[in-house]
Amino acid sequence: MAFKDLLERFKKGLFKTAQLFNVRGWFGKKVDQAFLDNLEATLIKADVGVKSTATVVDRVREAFADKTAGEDLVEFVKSEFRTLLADPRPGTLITAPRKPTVYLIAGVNGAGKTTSIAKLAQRLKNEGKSILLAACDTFRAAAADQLTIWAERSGSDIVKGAPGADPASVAHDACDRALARGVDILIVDTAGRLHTQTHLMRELEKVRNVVARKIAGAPHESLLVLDATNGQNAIRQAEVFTKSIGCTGVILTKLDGTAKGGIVVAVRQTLGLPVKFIGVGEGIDDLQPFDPDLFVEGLFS
Ligand SMILES: Nc1nc2c(ncn2[C@@H]2O[C@H](COP(=O)(O)OP(=O)(O)OP(=O)(O)O)[C@@H](O)[C@H]2O)c(=O)[nH]1
Ligand SMILES: [Mg+2]
Repeated sequence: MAFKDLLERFKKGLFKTAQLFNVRGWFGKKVDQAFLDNLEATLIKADVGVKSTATVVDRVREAFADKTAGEDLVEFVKSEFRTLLADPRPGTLITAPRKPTVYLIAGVNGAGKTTSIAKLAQRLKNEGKSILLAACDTFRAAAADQLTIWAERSGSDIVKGAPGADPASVAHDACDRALARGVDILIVDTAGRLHTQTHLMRELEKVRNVVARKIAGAPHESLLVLDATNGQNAIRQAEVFTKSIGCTGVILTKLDGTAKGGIVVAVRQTLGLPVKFIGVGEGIDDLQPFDPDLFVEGLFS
């Protein structure tokens, strides 16, 4: 996708947060205490997080106190955000040295796991990779059907179990098939669970352990899917999932539906986890590799 199209997509996906920031409204205002208080309230509302908000506001105070806000202030705040989001390899997933590469996908109910897997499978397929999906959500009867439809659309293979089957046994079979067929990438879908449901968290750990036993170095990425509309609540979910399965990155969905786009900063700063992909809509193309520069442009457009 051309840079301009990508920027448009980020802008569209971040529209609500950009509207909250409303940088045009800053222009011509004096950077006094009232201005700084307002900036602070806005950043908190966008779920940037308390610590990062304080950092940005302090830096703005130091550099612009009693000056008039203009383009240079906007550029300054943008560069502060870029610093907070710095990532040496933004928007990239690890590829294992030997096939298959395994991505384990986890998250609470309705976060967007299955649709994100569909979008990711399509994207990897377009890159010429062969994909196998493991439907380890045996908890909800319709879950495997949902994933089957997506698998057919992207031309991916799928392994599923009987409803109510042990998710770990489905993972086991999927690993066998991925190895036997020399598949490039195995993506494991899991049942949504509340981070407070201990037995379900154990089940997820079991899936992870089976995959780790069957395939060297797997899962190569354990991606936590977080719904951006949950704001700071998503941070608490992430803490529990990270303890349980050791997340390597985050897929942040539904940014298009919220003004809490600042949560990307909180994920990076509070959890130390990179945001790998962001969901900016329901279309198959609406999962974008996270790009800090495009993100910041979209946020302050
Ligand atoms: N607007 C918008 N909707 C999204 C996005 N990602 C997912 N959704 C929607 O969120 C809803 C739930 O998505 P699923 O993929 O089924 O979520 P899940 O995590 O697999 O849910 P469970 O399997 O029930 O735990 C669907 O209606 C998706 O279309 C996004 O980036 N933007
Ligand atoms: Mg699902």
